[in-house]
Amino acid sequence: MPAQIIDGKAIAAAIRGEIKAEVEAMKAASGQVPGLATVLVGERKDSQTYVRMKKKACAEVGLNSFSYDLPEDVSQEELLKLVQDLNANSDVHGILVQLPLPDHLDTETILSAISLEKDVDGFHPVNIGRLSMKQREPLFVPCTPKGCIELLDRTGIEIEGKQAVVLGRSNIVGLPVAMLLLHRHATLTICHSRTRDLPQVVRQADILIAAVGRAEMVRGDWIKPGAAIIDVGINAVDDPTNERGYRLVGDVAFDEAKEIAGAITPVPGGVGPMTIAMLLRNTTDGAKRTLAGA
Ligand code: NAP
Ligand code: L37
Repeated sequence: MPAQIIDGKAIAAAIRGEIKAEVEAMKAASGQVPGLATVLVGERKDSQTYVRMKKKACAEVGLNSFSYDLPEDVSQEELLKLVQDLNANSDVHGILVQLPLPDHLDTETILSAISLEKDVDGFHPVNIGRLSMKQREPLFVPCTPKGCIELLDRTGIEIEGKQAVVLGRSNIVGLPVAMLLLHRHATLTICHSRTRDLPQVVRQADILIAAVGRAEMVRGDWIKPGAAIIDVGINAVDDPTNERGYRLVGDVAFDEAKEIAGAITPVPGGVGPMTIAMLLRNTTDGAKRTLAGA
């Protein structure tokens, strides 16, 4: 039986609907609405697209968004000054500095400057540290990893006691999603570029999270029958039949895997829309905490 297709687009739309109702209630009760500041440095096409989609999603659910587009050669001091101004701005409840930053900027210093209470990406070292420890609650969980777990939960896929395999160990996806699975009592394996016999490791997975950035690397015969697959990869491959000249594919060969898996996310329309929904969730939660004086 072919796999259940996990419709990230529909699940994200449902979540945006929930947030919209909360924002309306907040506005009626306090006169305030959550505000997100987006900071984009340089002109990377993919980053521009994602930031544009984030601002559009804010508008759709009634959040304020404030956008700051800085030139590629902005100095570290100027960027830090902007972050400090946003920390002090009470209309701003969340600050998102879109990564990656150009090489001359020190990402760690910039992310550390964001107020913990406004770190809606969850990339501040203190939030990452808390995420990695037992019984320490981060103020915010990174959006893409949180979206992966939400997809499993809303599809009714149990995590506790399952063999989970995460492909990738990056700071923004692989590592935090692995921590979340561990907290949810999965038995965890993390793979990376030095892992030996990847297909054999992947075959153990009841839950597979693929975040490597290699088009269709995971083949159908790597999949354990019935496994749940969350494909985080977003890879552009040439396609002259497409008007853009390319199409997006995941890290998993979808057509092969769907014949064997129990459930699978498509690309596009899987994790991507969830990343944005979780950003709106975090910003709204941050604003609620601030209004409650917590
Ligand atoms: P990244 O920083 O490049 O990390 C890739 C990870 O994959 C690294 O840990 C790397 O291992 C590992 N890897 C690379 N080639 C491998 C191979 N052949 N076998 C096994 N492991 C391999 O990438 P990222 O930022 O985590 O992003 C991963 C993918 O997710 C990309 O396609 C990106 O576009 C996508 N993404 C999607 C969303 C979304 O919302 N859907 C959000 C963020 C990213 P080493 O550590 O050994 O180098
Ligand atoms: N929060 N996310 C946060 N902070 C960052 O610093 N880089 C980064 C980040 N990454 C990010 O925003 N990724 C992302 C990836 C894909 C989508 C959204 C965000 C997405 O919605 N993708 C669509 C397809 C979009 C397209 O056609 O180009 C999808 O359906 O997958």
